[in-house]
Amino acid sequence: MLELFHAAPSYYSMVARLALVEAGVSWTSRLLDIHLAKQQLSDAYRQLNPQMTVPTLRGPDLLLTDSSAILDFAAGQVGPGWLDADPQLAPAIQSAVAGHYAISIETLTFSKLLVSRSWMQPMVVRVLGSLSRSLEARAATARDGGASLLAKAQQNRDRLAVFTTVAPAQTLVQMRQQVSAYLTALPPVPEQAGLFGDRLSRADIVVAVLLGRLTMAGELDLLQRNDLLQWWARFQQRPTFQAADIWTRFQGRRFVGALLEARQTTISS
Ligand SMILES: N[C@@H](CCC(=O)N[C@@H](CS)C(=O)NCC(=O)O)C(=O)O
Repeated sequence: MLELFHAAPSYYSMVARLALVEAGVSWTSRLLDIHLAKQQLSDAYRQLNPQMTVPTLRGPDLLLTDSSAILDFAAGQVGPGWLDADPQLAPAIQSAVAGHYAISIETLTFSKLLVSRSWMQPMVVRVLGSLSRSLEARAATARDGGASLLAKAQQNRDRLAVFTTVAPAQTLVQMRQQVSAYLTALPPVPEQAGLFGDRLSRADIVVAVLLGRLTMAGELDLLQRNDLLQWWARFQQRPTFQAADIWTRFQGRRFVGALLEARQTTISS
């Protein structure tokens, strides 16, 4: 049985969940609290995933520590059932997937949050600063030399720099331009199940999660294409969309419930 380490509201966890559900792959859910308890930073999880991010998919002979690797794994499981297997369409699908991964979803989400709730800025600065310092302190005494902890500390310092060196409103403008350009460049969508034809592909998975996040952030206006809007309406009707728990709005109760459930998660080696 496969174990999926993930967080309920996490964007890349949603990519993994939707890919696996659509591919008909079942897994045991291992929820992590990446927000308050920060279980992703624990030594046990660090052994599993040195980037200390969710999702991670683990099986008897499998360890995938990135959503794109899980997406590729799902496509491999489905084989000809997804259009990725069609050599004619594969390059365009790959380009749609790569374009999606070039967008920093975190920068989009955070710049939007800081523009609409500017009072959060000092708190974000404090939290990221103290997180980096505590990761560096742990690295200093880590038995393995702590390279992954130092890399994570640097990642948090880089995050901090994004939101302190450039005004969040300016960052948001740039992010909107990038997302609009991405959506505009996607090929025309047929009136079929998938973005590229009668079946799904990896592109359907990432675009669905992206549009879910744009909806949640109040940014769906960036999508100015009827063909894609219609596909999005159809996609949300799929039972898999519910099953994969794709968030299109922030759900406070579910957020707290998932944090509580995560307390029960133990990470065995
Ligand atoms: N490239 C990774 C990115 C994963 C990622 O950034 N996950 C976020 C949640 S959506 C995370 O774990 N954040 C916690 C942290 O960085 O400490 C992937 O595609 O899986």
